[in-house]
Amino acid sequence: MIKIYFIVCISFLTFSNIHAENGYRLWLRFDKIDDAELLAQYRNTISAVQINTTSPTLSVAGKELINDLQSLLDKKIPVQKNITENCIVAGTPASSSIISEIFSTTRYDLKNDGFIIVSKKINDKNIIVIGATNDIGVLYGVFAFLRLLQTHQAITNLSIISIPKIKNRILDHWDNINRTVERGYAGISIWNWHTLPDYIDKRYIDYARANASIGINGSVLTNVNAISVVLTRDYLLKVKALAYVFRPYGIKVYLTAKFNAPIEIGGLQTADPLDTSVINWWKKKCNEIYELIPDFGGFLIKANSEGQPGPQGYGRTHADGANMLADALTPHGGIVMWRAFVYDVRTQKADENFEEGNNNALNNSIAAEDRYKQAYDEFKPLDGLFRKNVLLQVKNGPIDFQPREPFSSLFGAMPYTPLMLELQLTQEYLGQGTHLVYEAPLFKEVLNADTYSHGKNSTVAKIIDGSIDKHSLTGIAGVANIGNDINWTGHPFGQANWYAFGRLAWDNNLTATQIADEWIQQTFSNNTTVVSTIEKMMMASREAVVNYMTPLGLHHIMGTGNHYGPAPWVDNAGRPDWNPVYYHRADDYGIGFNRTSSGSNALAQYLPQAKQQWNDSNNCDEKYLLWFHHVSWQHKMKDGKILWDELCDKYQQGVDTVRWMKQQWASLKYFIDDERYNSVRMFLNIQQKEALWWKNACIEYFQTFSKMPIPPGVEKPDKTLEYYEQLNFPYSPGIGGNN
Ligand code: BDP
Repeated sequence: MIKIYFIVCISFLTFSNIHAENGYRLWLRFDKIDDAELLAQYRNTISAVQINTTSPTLSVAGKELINDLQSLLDKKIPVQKNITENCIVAGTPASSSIISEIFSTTRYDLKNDGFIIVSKKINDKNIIVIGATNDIGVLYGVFAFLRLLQTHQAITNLSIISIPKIKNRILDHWDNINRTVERGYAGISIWNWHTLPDYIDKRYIDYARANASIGINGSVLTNVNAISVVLTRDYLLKVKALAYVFRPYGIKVYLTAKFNAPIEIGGLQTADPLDTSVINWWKKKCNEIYELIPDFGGFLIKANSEGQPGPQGYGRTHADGANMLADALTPHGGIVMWRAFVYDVRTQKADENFEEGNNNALNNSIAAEDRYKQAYDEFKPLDGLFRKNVLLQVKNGPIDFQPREPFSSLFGAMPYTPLMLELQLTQEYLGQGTHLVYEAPLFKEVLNADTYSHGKNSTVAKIIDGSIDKHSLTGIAGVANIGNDINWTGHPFGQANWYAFGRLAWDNNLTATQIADEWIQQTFSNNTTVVSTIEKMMMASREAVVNYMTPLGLHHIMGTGNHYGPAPWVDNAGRPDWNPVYYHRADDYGIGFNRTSSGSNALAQYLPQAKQQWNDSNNCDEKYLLWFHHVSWQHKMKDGKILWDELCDKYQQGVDTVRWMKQQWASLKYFIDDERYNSVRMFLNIQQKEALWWKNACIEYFQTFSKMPIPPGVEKPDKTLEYYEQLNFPYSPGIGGNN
C-alpha cells in the first residue's frame, strides 16, 4: 500500500512541476527557467559577474544579481575581478573602471537614478554592462535585467537606457500606530511599532527589496489621519531603525505631520503657522529628525480636511501652513507633500463639527456646495504661492477614488505649482479585499487624460512629470494595499496593483497590458495560455467593477463609513456630502448630478476643450454621463436604448464579466499551484456574489424612481429592496482609528 502511494506521489510530482506557493515571494520568484532551450542560451550568455560591492547598495545589488542568476540558471555564477567572455559588469564609474571608461566615451544622461543595460565588446570580450551614475541606479538596473530573464526576453544585443520620469515614487501607508490600517484589507500593519527599534522583522527588508525592484523610492509610514506621537523621540528612534533598513534599497522614509502637533506634544498654546513659537518648534523638530535620519524625506499633510486640523483654524491659508513646514525642512533637503483632498471650503467650521454632523446651518451650506469643486476653489488661487520644496498632492479624481472619475480639475490649472498624483492601490471603493480588479487601466486613464493646459496632448502624465510646466520636483503616490497577510496584499491579484503602480511611476508610457503580462510571467508562469488568459481577465476587470457598481458615471453610492457594498438609499450620513443620494440625485424625472452651467457648474473648472467632451448630455462620453448630467430615465443613449435600460444592461454586463472571469480562471486549474489557484477561485466566488448584490440592490432602488420594468436579458433580483437595505456590516475591515 505504502509502495503504491509512493509511486503515485512520485509520478504526480514528475507530471506536475507546480509547487504550492503562498504568494510571499511576489514577482521576485526567480525559479529555474523552465524552457530548456532558453535556459541553455542564457547559460551560454552569462558566465560570471563582476561587481565591486563598495557600498551597502552595491552589495545588495551584487547579492541580488548573483543569487537570482544562480537560481534562474541553476548554475554557479562566479564573481570575478577581471572581465571574461560573457560576464556581466555592474556598477558606477566610481566603482568600476570599465563603466567609467564606457561613460567617458558615450554620454548617457542618466538623471534621477536611471541605468543602462547594454551589450558591449571590451578587450575582445562580449560582456553585458549594467551601469548607472549612482549606486541605486545599479540596483534598479540589476532588477530590470533579472526581469528580462524572468519574462524570457532575449539578452543579446541589449541597448536599454531607462530613466524614471518621476523623481519621487512613493507609497503612502494609511497605517496607524496601533497597527490597524485605514482602508486596509490585508491584515494589520507591517510596521510593528511596539517591537521597533530593537526587533527588525525580515518583512521590512523584503518590503524594501520588493519596492526597489519596481523603482519605488519613498514610503510614508503613517496614516494621513495623523497622530502626533510619531513625532516624539521614542517613535523617531523607531522610524530611524526602519530608515536604516530601507537605505540600501534607495527608499526614504516620510511621516505624516499632524498640524497641531506643537500643541499636542510641544506644549504650545497654538499651532498658528505664522506664530514664531510654532515656527521654531517645527524647526527644532526637523533638526531633531535629521540628526537621527539624515536622509529623511519630509512630511505628508492632510490639513483642514475631514476633521484634521490645519492653518485655516487660525485664519491662515494652506500655503501659509505648507510653507512654514517647508521652511523648516529646507535646510535639510526635505519636501512637503500637501494634500489637496479638502472639501470644507467656505464651511471651515465643518472641521470642528466634523463628528457631530448635527449642525443644520452647516449642513445646509455643505449641501449647497458641490464637493467636486472645492479642491479647485481652494487651491487654484494659491498657485505660485508655495515654496519650492512643496508638492501639492492631488487625488486622481475630484471626489474620492471611485471606480471611474473624470480627472481632477486641478491638473493643468496650477502651472506654478508642482502637482503630485495620488492614486489608491488599496481597493477601498473597488471591492476591497475580495475583488479581482486590476487598476492599471484606471491609472492609465487618468495619466492619459488631456487637460489641454498647453494645447492638445497636455496630459496629466506630462503635468505630473514636470515636462509641461518645467518643474524639476515631481512626484506620484499610491495609497498602499500592503498588510501582514502572508501574501502581502490579501487577494493575490492585489500584488499586481502594487507592481503596476511602481512600473507606471517609473515609466508612464508602459501600457496596462504590458505591465499585466510582465507581472503574470513573473508571478505565475511564462506559459502562453496562462499569460493570455490572465491578461484578458485582468484587462476586463476594471470595466467590470465600474459596471456592477457605478456604471455610466454614477459615483459614491456605497455603504456609509465602511464603504462596503451598495447603499444608494442612504440619506442620513454625518454630512450631506457623504450621502449617496447627494451624488446620484435620482428622482422621478431621472438621475445624475447636473454639473453644467445650469447646475453646479463644476465643468467651468476645466479648459474648454476638456470640458467639451462632457458638457452636452447628448454628446457626453457616456462613461461619465451621470457625473455631469441629470438626465431623464428616457434619455436616448448612443446605442439607441433609453437610459434606464442601458443602466440595467451595464449592471448585468458587470455580473456577466465576473462569471466569465471565473470560467477563465477555472480553465487554468492545472497551470497554477493549488494554493493560489484555490485562493483566487474562492475570491472570484465572493466577487460574483457581491457583483450580483450590487446589481440587484441598485436596480431595485433606482427602479423606485424610474418605475420602469427591468429590461429583457437582465436577471430579475431574487430579493427585495428592503432585504438589501437592512444589511449591516459593523465589523467589515478597514476602518480602524488611531486610538
Ligand atoms: C477617503 C477614505 C478615508 C481617508 C480619506 C483621505 O475613506 O479613510 O482618510 O479618503 O484620503 O477615501 O484622506
